[in-house]
Amino acid sequence: MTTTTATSGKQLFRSFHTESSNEENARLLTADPKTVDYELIYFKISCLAATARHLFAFGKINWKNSFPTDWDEEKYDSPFGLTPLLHIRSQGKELTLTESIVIDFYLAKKFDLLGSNEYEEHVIKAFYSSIHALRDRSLRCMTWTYADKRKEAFETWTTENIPRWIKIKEQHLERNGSNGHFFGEKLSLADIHLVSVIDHFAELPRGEEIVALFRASPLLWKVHETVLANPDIAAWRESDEFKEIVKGGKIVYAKSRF
Ligand SMILES: N[C@@H](CCC(=O)N[C@@H](CS)C(=O)NCC(=O)O)C(=O)O
Repeated sequence: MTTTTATSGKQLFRSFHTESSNEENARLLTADPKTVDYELIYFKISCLAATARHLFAFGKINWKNSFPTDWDEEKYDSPFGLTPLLHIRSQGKELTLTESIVIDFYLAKKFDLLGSNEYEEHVIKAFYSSIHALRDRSLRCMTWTYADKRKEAFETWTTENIPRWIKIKEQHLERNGSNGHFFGEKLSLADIHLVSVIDHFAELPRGEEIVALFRASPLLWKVHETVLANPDIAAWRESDEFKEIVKGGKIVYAKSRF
C-alpha cells in the first residue's frame, strides 16, 4: 500500500500507524501463532534474514519467505525503505515489523529462546549483539570497503579481528561448561545467530577461509553443531529454498572480489 502526502505528492514510506489501534496490534503480536500468517520479506541472500528464517523453522509455525521483485517500487511498503520486513496477518488485520534485530527478538521471545530468566535474556542478547556487530562491521570494513583496500582488509579480518573475537567468545563458552550453548543450558537466540553469521561468511568469496577459523574453534563449532542437530532447523537447511538463498548470496557477494 503506497500513499502520498497531500501537499507535496511525494511517496510516503509505510507508517507504523495502522488502521488498528496500538492495543489491537499488540494483541496481534501475542496471538496464538496457529491463527496468524507470517510473511518475511528479504532478498535472496542469508545475511539479515537468516536468523529469522531459522527461528521460524525452529518454531514450526505457518510462515513464508517473499523476495522483492521490483524493490524501487516495493521499498515504499517498508517504514525505512529497507528489508527485512515481517508482515504479521490475522483475521483481516495486518502489522509490519522492521529491523532485523527487532524481528529476531520478537521471534526468539515467542519461541522461548531467550533463556530461563531475565538475566539470561540480557546475556543472550549481549552475545547476539556481539555476533551481529561482527557481521555488520565486516560488511562495512571488509566486504564492501573500497575496492583497492579489500585484500588488505581481508587479511586484517582473518588474522586479527575474527581470531580476537573468537578467542574472547571461547573464554565465555568454557565458563558456560563447554556445553554447546553461549549461556545457560538450552538452545538460544545467540546460538542460532552464530550459525546465521557463519552462513553469511560462507557466501563470501574466500568464505571457506573465514568459516575455517570458526571450525578450528572446538567450542564455537560445538555451538554450531548443536544448533544444526535440531531436526526442524536441519530440515530447513536441507530445503530447496534454503539452498536457493545460499546460491543467491554467493552471486551477490561475488561482486566484492577480495
Ligand atoms: N538496520 C537494518 C539494515 C537493513 C538493510 O540495510 N537492508 C538492506 C539489505 S541488507 C536493504 O534492504 N537495502 C535496500 C535498499 O537500500 O534500498 C536491519 O538490521 O534490518
